[in-house]
Amino acid sequence: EVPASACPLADEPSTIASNIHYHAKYSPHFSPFKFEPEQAYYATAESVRDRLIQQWNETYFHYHRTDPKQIYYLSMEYLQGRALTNAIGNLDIHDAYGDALKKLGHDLEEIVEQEKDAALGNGGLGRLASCFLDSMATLNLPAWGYGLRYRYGLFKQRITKDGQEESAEDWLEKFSPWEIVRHDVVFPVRFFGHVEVTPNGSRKWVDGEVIQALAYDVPIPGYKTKNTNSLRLWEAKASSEDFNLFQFNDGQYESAGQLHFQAEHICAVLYPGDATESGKLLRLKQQFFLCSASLQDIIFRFKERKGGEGSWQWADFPTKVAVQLNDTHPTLAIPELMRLLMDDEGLGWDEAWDVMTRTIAYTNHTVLPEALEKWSQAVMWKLLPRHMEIIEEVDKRFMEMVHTQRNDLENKLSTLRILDNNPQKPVVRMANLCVVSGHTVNGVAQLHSDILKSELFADYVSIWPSKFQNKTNGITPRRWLRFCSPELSGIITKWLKTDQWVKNLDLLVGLRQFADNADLQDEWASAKMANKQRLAQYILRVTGVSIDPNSLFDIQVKRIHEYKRQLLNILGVIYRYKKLKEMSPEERKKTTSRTVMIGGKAFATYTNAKRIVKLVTDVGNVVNCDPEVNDYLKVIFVPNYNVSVAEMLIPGSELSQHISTAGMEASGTSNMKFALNGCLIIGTLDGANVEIREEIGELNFFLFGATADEVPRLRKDRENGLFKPDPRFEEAKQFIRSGAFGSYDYNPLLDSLEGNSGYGRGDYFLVGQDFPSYMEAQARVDDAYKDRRRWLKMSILSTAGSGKFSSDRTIAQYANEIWNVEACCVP
Ligand code: DL6
Repeated sequence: EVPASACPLADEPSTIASNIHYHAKYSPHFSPFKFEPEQAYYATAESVRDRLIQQWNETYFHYHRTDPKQIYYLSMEYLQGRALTNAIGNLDIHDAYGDALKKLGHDLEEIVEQEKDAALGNGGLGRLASCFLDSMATLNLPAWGYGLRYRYGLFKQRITKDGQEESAEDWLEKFSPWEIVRHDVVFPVRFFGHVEVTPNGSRKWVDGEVIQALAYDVPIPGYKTKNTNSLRLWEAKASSEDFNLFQFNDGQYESAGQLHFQAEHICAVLYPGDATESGKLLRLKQQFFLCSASLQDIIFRFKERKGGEGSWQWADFPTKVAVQLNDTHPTLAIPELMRLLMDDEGLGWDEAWDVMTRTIAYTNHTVLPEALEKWSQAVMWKLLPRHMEIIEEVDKRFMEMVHTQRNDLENKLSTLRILDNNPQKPVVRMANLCVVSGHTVNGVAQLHSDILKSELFADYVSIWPSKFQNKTNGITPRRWLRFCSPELSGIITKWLKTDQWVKNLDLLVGLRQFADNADLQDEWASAKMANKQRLAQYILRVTGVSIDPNSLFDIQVKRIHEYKRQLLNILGVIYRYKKLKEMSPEERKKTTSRTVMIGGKAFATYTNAKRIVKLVTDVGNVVNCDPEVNDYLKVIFVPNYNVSVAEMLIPGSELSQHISTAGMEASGTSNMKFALNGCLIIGTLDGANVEIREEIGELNFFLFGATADEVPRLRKDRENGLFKPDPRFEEAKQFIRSGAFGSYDYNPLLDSLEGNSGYGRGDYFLVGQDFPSYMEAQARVDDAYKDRRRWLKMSILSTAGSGKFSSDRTIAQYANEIWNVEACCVP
């Protein structure tokens, strides 16, 4: 038996083993007589946490002493995934922990699998926030993330005979060893109530209900650095004073704990349904809860670092604080900061506006009209009366500015204003509030930023040309290559003769000179094959379908949405299946065998997205059981796609599909992860695909489809009856309608591809338009895959050209060009 030791910090496996053993023995969570994988995971995580806390404390004190300008990233979403591999990788103790666990009779790989994903986000926007946290810590930037500690994050997806079924995913079922509850960090957050005028004429928001925001800190280690930042997640609580003991003892249990229930709802669920009025109110409450608690905390820290009452000037606040709004969800930070400065701190409007606008910047992540938030003015007046007064004032002052300085824009004011006073449905336009109030607005890929400037925000650009920037997204090379594909990483390090690429991804370009080298190609192929075999085992385990690692692994994983066009993918598969059926056995043998994997979650109320999930599974059920064809084609719906599943899929991928209607995907980030892992892309000129293609070379990218500037004309042509569908497209749809994939009624889904116009009808997403060029690009893929050396060369060039897409580069640009923040390295 290894003796238990509380000392966590030595790097020898035997000391680590005794520390793990110590946690297993003294942890109150489990019986000390059991040391099965689950207990071993928790004990290992607690042992790693000891180290994180040490670094995290040192980081906090260093920032406190040095008082640098600090970044605060406000996001309603973080898709952290699992933490253990990432933590021991960043702390550079992976092998030592592996050896320690071996001494204790466990395998690190198996222990890692015990951890539940922290899925406090929905898709790319949340995962981007998590990549940014990793990069900010790695670059030694003083930065904190702020978010909500949802009890139930993104739902768990099960595939049944009826399609997708959602259930609550309880990531906190046992407990999370990665968070530290901060009973010393609590702020009151008010809702409802009314505004009073005080004797000195200032305004004060009073009454209503007050909920407490309690902080939970998740330490975020940087890669091979001491800097360990915080992700501070707020939980809602009512205080004991809000519990009516008298009512409770009188049997009135519900009313006794009324506020406790209200509080519990706030952080219960990520994106609660908003079809009802109460659902909308709850979402708005969540947003405000995040903004208010975070800003109170930020102001508290600003004052604390300044050394107490009277020792700061508010004009200095923006020299110490940079707040980044991750999309419009935290827009309420704008009026809340104004309120705190004016009503609590006594600043006048102009002074408060100057401080606020120099502090806050906004990132736009979408041009989809349905995703641009608009809140009912009535709901806002009810929940946040003081904030509505402030928003009205911002709106009024903006109009005055246009009247006096830009009367050429008068006729555009109805769309430029923050308030849309349409009597049918008066709303607040959150993006407009962000643009008018923030000092900088950025898009997330060059094409997207250009579209923001030329279309969505064009008139604002004419007012404030220097406010608009581009910051092309990025991904952390640690999680998305170094840790998820150790074999390929080892080969890269060997050929580059350095592992510095993990921190400086531009070094990958050094692989280009070896792209034709047969030795590298063979090593590359064997690493990819190992990853494909691991993936095949996983697919067998979760779906029961056996797939051939020698077939081309073709993957599309992302949220299911019509603009992302999983429907185009599956229609292409259906056409391929039909043609394979029509071929002779000899002809089939000449084709490229493929395993097509599609995964992603459809929002619970998004009917067409759910129909697409059902179609993919139905096609899989037919194709995979068809003995004539299933050596040449398999179709898998990968259930419950999340960060850990992505870490399994991406290293094993060879082709990935990023096939959105041009102009609709702001950036995409999985395209970067796939390309980094040597996976070739079939894609449209959309989002970051454009830049990926530029970096890795157009010969290494299977391009198809209409361009963003052609899309409006193509939609118009269609309205005018000028669209002629490709016969292959008609054949594929007809095959589904014939019942080839079962009796489910796919007509409503297919009907969305017919007709001439309208969002959700008339093939708004141009699936039919792009189908022929998509099929031609797929034919080029099949040909390229037959030439093994050519494919391997393209794969190496993909990785070699991915340097730009490190989130370290993105964050360095934010730091220099938006936040004006410098590194503050913990010695
Ligand atoms: O910027 C991160 C990510 C982009 O890569 C995706 O292209 C974009 O769709 C996503 N945006 C959102 C916002 N809402 N919607 N849709 O998730 O942001």
